[in-house]
Amino acid sequence: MGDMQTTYIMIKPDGVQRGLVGEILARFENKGLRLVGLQQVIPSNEVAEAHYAVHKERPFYPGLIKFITSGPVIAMAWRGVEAIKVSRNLIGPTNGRDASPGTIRGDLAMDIGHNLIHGSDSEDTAKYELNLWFPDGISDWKRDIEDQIYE
Ligand code: IDP
Ligand code: MG
Repeated sequence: MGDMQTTYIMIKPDGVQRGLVGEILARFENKGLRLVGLQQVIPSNEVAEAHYAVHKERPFYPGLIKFITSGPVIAMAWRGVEAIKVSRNLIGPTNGRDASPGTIRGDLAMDIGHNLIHGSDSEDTAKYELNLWFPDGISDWKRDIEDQIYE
């Protein structure tokens, strides 16, 4: 079995505005990932800029910061075996118009910028993003049905 991981997942302002929080949450819950952190927050410029620091030089960066700070987001931590890859697969490629049906972006998004959701892309970024959005840490819990999810 692969590594047990925790990944940072965030429903962006378009997902909250469109009333898709429940729909998106259910994709992760139904898959078998375990919710270990959840908070609604309007991101500060400081946190948004730190989150997207790798994109600082890109032409879309100013618009991206403006978008992500425009309203509430749902900051989440999901835990599971290979949770980072599993979540990226649930989410789909960046551009909603290119994403396959069955993925969150493929089913629900029409744009590259307004693409509903963020997911960490590596163990290092997951660690960085979880620290950034959950500075007080994350408390784990034991799921009673864990042995129904994993053999
Ligand atoms: P990802 O979210 O699929 O990992 P990244 O390439 O890491 O995609 O880009 C981060 C975010 O920046 C995207 O989710 C999207 O919101 C935004 N973005 C990326 N490329 C573009 C673009 O060409 N135009 C507008 N926004 C973009
Ligand atoms: Mg990315």
